[in-house]
Amino acid sequence: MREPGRSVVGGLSASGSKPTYEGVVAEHRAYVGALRAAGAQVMVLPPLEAFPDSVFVEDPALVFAAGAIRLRPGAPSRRDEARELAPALEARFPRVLTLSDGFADGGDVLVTPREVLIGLSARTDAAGAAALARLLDSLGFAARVVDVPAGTLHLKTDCSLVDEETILATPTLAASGLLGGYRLLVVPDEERHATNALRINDVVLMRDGCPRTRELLERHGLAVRPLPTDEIAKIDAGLSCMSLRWFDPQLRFGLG
Ligand code: CIR
Repeated sequence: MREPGRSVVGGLSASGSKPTYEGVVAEHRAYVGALRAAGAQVMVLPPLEAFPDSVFVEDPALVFAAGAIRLRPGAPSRRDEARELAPALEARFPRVLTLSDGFADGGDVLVTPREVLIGLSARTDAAGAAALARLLDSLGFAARVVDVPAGTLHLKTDCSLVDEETILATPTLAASGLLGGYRLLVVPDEERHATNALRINDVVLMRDGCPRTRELLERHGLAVRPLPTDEIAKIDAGLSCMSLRWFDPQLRFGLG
């Protein structure tokens, strides 16, 4: 994770809304606490004032225990975030690959046990998706490129993996047929902003104030932890955006 800087109030926003710095800090703290409570080991990097959106570390990189990939964020103001993240990646991963063609944001990448979905969006283009698919192949992952619904920032704005075969999805993405073969939990349209959820070990972190989505997840047998996200939502972010997650068997079993 990365601490928000004071510049976060000027983060990219389709609506032009501005969060307060204090509000983002409070949501960030609650999220760190929820990750730790769920059993994650959390490392928080210092803020980068020159990059208002750098708190959203999910976008400039993709990480797996076997290696990390430095991406090329599609928004010009975010492009150099990947370079800023490089030392932290190099210190933690056995290999760090670099996307060298096109553009791709981590928010457009959904990793499932059977494949890695790469969404084409205003931030991820065909050249970036193809180059990323090649890098994923070298790490042993099969990629599939899909279209992100028009008007949606990222693929994961509209979907989240909540167990090995189940995806929480917006009605639009569910109807697209792109997620055929997965069990789908379809979020009611009026709560579509709750679709970006985050499964960590035995708990799903989700946006608070969305009772129908909560019920949908709980009926599916999942434990839910609602978190405040009103401030980060003003700059188009959800819960997955504020962290990069990986499962490190060596850490888990104390062999490292
Ligand atoms: C942006 O527009 O890039 C940020 N304001 C929000 C990024 C959200 N990231 C994500 O969904 N992975």
